[in-house]
Amino acid sequence: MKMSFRWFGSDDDSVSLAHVRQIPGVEVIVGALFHIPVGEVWPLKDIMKLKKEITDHGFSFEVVESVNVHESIKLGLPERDKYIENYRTTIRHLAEAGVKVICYNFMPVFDWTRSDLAYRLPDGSTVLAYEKEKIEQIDPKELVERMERSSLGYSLPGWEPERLKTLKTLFEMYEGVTEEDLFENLKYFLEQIIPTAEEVGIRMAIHPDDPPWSVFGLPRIVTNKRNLERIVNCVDSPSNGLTLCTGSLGSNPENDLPDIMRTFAKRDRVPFAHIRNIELRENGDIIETAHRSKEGALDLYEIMKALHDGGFDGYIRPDHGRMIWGEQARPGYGLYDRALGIMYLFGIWDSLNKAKGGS
Ligand code: DNO
Repeated sequence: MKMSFRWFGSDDDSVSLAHVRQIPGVEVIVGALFHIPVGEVWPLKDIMKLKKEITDHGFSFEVVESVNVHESIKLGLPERDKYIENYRTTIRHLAEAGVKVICYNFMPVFDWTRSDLAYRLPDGSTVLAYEKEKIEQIDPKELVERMERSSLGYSLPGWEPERLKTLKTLFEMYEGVTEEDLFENLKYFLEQIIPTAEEVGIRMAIHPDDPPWSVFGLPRIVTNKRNLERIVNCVDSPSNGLTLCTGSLGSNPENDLPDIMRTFAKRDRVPFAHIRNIELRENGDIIETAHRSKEGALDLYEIMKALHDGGFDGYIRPDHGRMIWGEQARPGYGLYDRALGIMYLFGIWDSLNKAKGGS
């Protein structure tokens, strides 16, 4: 297992690589080129610049999150072929820079959805929260404005302003698009890109939908074990993998996370895992919490054990953290609580190694 840390670049992150360096055991920075519009090729020159910054601090740059997928690909429009070609070029460029894993998602219009980016927990910290009733009642445009207002001026991953400006048109384009259509379009995309990824030694890792159900009537398919099976079977290759995200999949209590982890780790289809905890309330609200199992609904020991049993040797990162100790950072992505999360994950992992006679 390789511990990683998501970082948004020196221009757009309050967390410095020098500080990340002081978290024991972090080897890899998860980065991306946030200035390239969705669908455009990522220039090799820009990738190399990012890589240099990362390696100069003693980390390696082996995971990208995310190369986002142009909406025309998700919709299956005629112009998708041009964008798929661009995507393949980006895969080649990233491989040239030594990247091993590319995380992406296939959520129509919205990436992760939350009603509050600074929900207060009893301990005084703030977290991201999905309050069911609020989401059901809010107009999507209002939600976008609300998210932008409460992001402390930071860009929000997957919420590119240029894309969300065309919200109304996007919603119209998705009218009548079913989950089956979305599956077909994902399959088409995978059939085109996985051979390229395989050729250059990159493992693609699709991220589950967050939350794993339809939001605002849009179809969503990366939601449960059955659908994950279907996706990995679409193109049977180790390059067609998963980012198993506990907070996203775990929002639906019917998803048996240890089982999902074990199954796909054994099949060597988990190049990347996002680990965090959440509280699931009876009214359907999902509140993010500290990583420790006792703080939330997910048993992180069982989840890590399942990965360990499955022979997981991919990249892992603590996912969102609480905002604690007065930190002002991009919601979900401060330094302190993610560092605490890392130490908890190492505590579990090192014990699992010891118990198996390792070091
Ligand atoms: C939010 C993240 C997502 C994730 C993408 C992956 O904090 O978990 O934006 O990076 O869905 O493509």
